[in-house]
Amino acid sequence: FLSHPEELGIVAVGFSGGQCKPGVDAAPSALIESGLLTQLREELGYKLYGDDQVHLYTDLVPKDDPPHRNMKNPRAVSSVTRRIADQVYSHAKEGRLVLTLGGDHSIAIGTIGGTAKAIRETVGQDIAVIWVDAHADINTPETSGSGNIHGMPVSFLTGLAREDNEDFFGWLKPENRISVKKLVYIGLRDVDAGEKRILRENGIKAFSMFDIDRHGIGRVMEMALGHIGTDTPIHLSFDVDALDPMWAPSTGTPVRGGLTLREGDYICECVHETGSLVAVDLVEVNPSLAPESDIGAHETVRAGCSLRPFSVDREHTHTISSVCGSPQ
Ligand code: 6HN
Ligand code: MN
Ligand code: MN
Ligand code: MN
Repeated sequence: FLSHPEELGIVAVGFSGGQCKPGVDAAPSALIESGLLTQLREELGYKLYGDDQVHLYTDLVPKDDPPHRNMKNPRAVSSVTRRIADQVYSHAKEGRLVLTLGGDHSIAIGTIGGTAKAIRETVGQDIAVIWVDAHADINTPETSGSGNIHGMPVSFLTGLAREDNEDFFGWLKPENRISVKKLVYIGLRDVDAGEKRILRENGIKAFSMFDIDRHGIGRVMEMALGHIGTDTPIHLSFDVDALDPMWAPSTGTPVRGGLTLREGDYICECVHETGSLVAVDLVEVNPSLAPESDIGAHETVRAGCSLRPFSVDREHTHTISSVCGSPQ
């Protein structure tokens, strides 16, 4: 689906307004400092675009941003995600694979909105989304208990939540939206009651930790990719809290009983192997939340670097840097 699969569009998003804990905005710098982009460039041979700065979007964050329909920081999140949608759209329109480094998960409103539009225009197809997360992030403003927009991106992207006002995601148009039929969850284990109802009523495909324990990650990936169908462009949105806190403790909403690092890598490898990947988000790394001193932050950033759906090497998976190959 990509006219330049060896080109990687980087969008580094230092934004944390979709939730209340500061620090998640520092993740892109931490990931970059620990060598993520260097590895992509030097070991995997990608040509990188837009990797020269971490965007803070301070010009888009209003001083006064009172709640609207129970949403916290609604104007900031709406205008920042709108800008991200433009950035991701421009890369995708050029036929590049797009990698967005968050930031909290609200930014997926922009990344997926941008990919969906660009792929419709260039390939004429609807994208599928694989959402890897402990959480479903499909609350509507009305079902959300926290008011944090990082728990709502999927409801806006699927059109289950709507607003006409451009200040509150009204800029999302049909071409930015995705179908609930082309959405698959992996890793769920902390889903709110209202979200469970939304998943059930809309027949959304979800593989929880229960399913992974029962069938194994190999079978789950077969079923997940089978649901999407071959020849469908894939946007992978990876929340680092899908991993067990043992591997990724430095994240805003950790939940025990999660994926092993190896299962997380395997998901990325399987998605890469389809050859249908068009965009990736890596979100919710928060280097300032480090339960046991700075080991937690370091390990979480390291785990984030390991989750690279850009290469598969079945023979050498014992170190981070050996999970490499070249762009397809
Ligand atoms: N995330 N369901 C909870 C809420 O506040 O709506 C948690 C959301 C977590 C969001 O981890 O991206
Ligand atoms: Mn090219
Ligand atoms: Mn999430
Ligand atoms: Mn999550």
